[in-house]
Amino acid sequence: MFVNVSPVTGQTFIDCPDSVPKDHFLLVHGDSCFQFLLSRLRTHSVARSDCESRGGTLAMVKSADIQSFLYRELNTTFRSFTGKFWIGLNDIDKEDVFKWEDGSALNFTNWNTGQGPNSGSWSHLVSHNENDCVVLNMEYGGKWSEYPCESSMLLSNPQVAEHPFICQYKLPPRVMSTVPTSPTTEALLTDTSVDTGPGSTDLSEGLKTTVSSLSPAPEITKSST
Ligand SMILES: [Ca+2]
Repeated sequence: MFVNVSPVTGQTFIDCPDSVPKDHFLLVHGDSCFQFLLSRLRTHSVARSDCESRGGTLAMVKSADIQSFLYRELNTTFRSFTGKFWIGLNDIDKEDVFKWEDGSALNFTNWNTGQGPNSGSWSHLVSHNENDCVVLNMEYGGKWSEYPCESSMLLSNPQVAEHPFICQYKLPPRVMSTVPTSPTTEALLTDTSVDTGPGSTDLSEGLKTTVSSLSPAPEITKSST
């Protein structure tokens, strides 16, 4: 199903950052825009840079809700694209310590069997194994698998480490929601002003008296020349 309205904020993909192309590969979910770059096969670092060039990151699957959303879209809207999709998770900095692109630790995980921290029998012996980056693997029901970040002749399991990927962008805050507060602010300022005309209410008269007694020369900024 094509979802382009966030049930959280009511925003559509049109509200996504200007830097992101507004096409049917761009979907809104929660407080984020997700861009499905499904026909571009890239290594992890190139995919990550591509997302960053538009102000985003590789998709951070921080909740079961986001996992379900991505799986659903890849399994329905984009079902013609299959395989493994880079997400914004890796243990490049420290073996077996997986972090999201924004540096946050994992709370929700969706590892495939035999994947994730301490899954390799040799992992305690090496500073890094070949698999420091993570894909959402549609060949295994959307479970996560560790894969080599970059293509290399040295890979024991020879394969080109280029996969499609999903970028994530924060939805900008809604501009409309700030507008209604303006008249209230204006009214408050008017009520407390010492220049309020004769039509003032009793309350503002009281405020006038208070302000007048505190600052007897309200025009001081104008008369200071
Ligand atoms: Ca690793």
